[in-house]
Amino acid sequence: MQRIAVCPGSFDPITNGHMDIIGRGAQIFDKVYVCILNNSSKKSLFTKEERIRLIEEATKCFPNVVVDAYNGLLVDYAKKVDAQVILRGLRAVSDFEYEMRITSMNRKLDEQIETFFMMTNNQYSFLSSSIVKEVAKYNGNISDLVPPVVEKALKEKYMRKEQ
Ligand code: COD
Repeated sequence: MQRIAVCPGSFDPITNGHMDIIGRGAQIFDKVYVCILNNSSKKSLFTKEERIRLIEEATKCFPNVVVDAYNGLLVDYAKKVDAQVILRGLRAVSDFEYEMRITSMNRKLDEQIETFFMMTNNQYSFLSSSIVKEVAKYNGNISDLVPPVVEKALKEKYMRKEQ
């Protein structure tokens, strides 16, 4: 049986913290679907198509990673691609309560689904898409926080907004 995981998120945009979880997940699972879903409490800077392109470019070094997007429940997407596992990253205690809530809800919606948590690499424990956007907006250096393709896209995005 193939071990298939879904790594879900907003990925607005993908950061080196996400990359760390995806890369480590790709070594454990036979296939990892990185799927963009809607988080109703977040307003995104990049369109879904832009985020797909950035993730595809950043993860092309992982042959068993597939990038996708889905409008609906995460558990329904997991069923659609035959995934047994939801893969999530944990940065700090502050992530824990939120992750516990969504894990419990996902299990209530589908009791077969298992959630795997990976602790972030220490160097990314402070890193989030929001922090990266904030720093990029004011022209700070983000080169070691995001893949090069994302750095370029953020620069272009904020340059266009200034015009
Ligand atoms: N280090 C390690 N992990 C990290 C880091 C980092 N620096 N930064 C982020 N991560 C992890 C996060 O903890 C998370 O596990 C993953 O990467 C993605 O993070 P985000 O912020 O891009 O994604 P979220 O948290 O906004 O994703 C939420 C979902 C979109 C998955 C959720 O809202 C969802 O499932 N929506 C679909 C509707 C649904 O099914 N709802 C029911 C569940 S409540």
